[in-house]
Amino acid sequence: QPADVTGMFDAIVIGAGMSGLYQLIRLRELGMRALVLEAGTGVGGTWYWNRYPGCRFDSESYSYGYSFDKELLAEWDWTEHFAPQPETERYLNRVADKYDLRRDIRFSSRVTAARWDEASRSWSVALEDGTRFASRFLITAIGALSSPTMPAFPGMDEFEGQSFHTGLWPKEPVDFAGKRVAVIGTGASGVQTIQEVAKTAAQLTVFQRTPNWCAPLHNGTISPEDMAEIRNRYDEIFARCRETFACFLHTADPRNTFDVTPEEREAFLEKLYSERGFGIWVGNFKDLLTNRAANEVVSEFIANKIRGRVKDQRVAEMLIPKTHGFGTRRVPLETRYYEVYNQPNVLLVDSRATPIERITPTGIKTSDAEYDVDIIVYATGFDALRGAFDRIDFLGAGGISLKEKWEHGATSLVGMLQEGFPNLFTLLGPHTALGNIPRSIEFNVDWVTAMLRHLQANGITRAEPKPEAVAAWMDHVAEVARGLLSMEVDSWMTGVNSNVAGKQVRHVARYTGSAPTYRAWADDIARQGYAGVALD
Ligand code: NA7
Repeated sequence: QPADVTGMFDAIVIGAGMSGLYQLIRLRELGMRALVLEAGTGVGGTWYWNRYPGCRFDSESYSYGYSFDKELLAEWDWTEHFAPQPETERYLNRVADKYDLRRDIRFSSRVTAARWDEASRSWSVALEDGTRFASRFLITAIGALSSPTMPAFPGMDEFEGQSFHTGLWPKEPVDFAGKRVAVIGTGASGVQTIQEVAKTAAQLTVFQRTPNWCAPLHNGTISPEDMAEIRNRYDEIFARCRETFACFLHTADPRNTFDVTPEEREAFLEKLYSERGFGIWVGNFKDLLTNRAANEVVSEFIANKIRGRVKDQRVAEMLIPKTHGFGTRRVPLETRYYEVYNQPNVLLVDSRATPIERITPTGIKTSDAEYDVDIIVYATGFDALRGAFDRIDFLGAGGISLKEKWEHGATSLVGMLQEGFPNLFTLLGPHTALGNIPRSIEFNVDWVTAMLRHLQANGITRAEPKPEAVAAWMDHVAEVARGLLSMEVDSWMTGVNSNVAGKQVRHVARYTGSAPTYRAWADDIARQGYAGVALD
């Protein structure tokens, strides 16, 4: 715990995940007195809370770690191409140790409210227990997928077995061996959980409402020799991430789907399906997400893979998405996920045809059956993008509430600045570039740091984006989303969040342009001396 937590800080950061840790390092370089408030008892954010079995990266480990310090890159060895959660949590603890970050982090400190005070030009930040801190600048590092959502089935409290949300997993290991387990939800978290739990559970029942298009991860271990070779290529790896659409190592092929012969197309898709990582999604033909006929061809290719991997063709058809095309929602990457359904101990239940009606003391009752289970895993996702903001009562200039302001969809200037909320910086806020997230985090933290340096140097104590700059940015956000097949689909990316009451308004919930375009916009604002921001 920081020795002195009272009084005025230059900056308060909410969250000690990947964004918050890096932001703290940069704030110290500015000579600022900074305090990080973290709800958990340790660092890591996403990699602290998501401890569910099988949780791991879908981005290549060496493209995911921090890039800002060559010494850190030289010291850390990744052991798998897609590191499992314990390894990433260890990595982030190592970062906290290396830069001695914990002395400025207050753990077990959940922020519930933040209020702007015009007279003192500062933020007053309140914790759950009523403790308050004040700072000139407030920086949210609260994540984009960090507010877990539970379904609202009657009887959930009466369940006598164990139940867990994937994003709030306990630190003590959960033993599935010989147990009857239910998993509700088949997004990226559900898929990772299912393939792991199926290894030891006596019986696994999967409640699937909407199937997703999953593709092979092709994970593997990294030998010391491989790691040495990767280390030599770090400059090249991060340069590559800087130029690709979503900061992954993979980026769209320059060809359109129908530019090539059917044989060439088949060979290309086979190659992508056999390669590591997100290539099949983000390295596919460039019209995959804009041309319906192209999307249908690729979807049919993946559907045939599922038919080939799942023995019971009735089950295979249940696993093939019918309401959205390949890649128009987040593609979960998997390791023998489809083969799980060939196991005699695994049952797939269609929760759309036979919805879950209630949780009973001994299990799950659907419209046509009862399933007795010992453990229920809720892999039901997050109140994405805005959820973590909505849990904090932000009151800006003149008492304006952020929740109310964003009622019909969030607005921002490059996702990081909010009109009506002076001196507030929202790292990974709505409409920042996401993709391979740490790459966006490093950019956003550096951008915020540069702006803070500018404010410091010029004695500016109040910064708030101008309405016309926000409007121009939001026009751009809408423009780049036009014509995308993914905008027609229900998902957290389009704001149609089935689990969150009152949040089913279709809108451009996230930035869909390229990361380089995003960075060019943000850099341009800085280059113009923050012309789009009212500085005083
Ligand atoms: P997701 O992708 O939002 O998946 C949540 C899953 O839970 C999805 O299959 C939902 O079905 C299902 N769900 C949610 N509520 C219910 C109810 N009430 N009944 C049945 N099924 C339900 O979350 P994840 O945690 O897997 O992944 C989130 C992101 O984290 C992911 O994109 C990665 O980038 C990392 P639905 O599709 O709504 O029918």
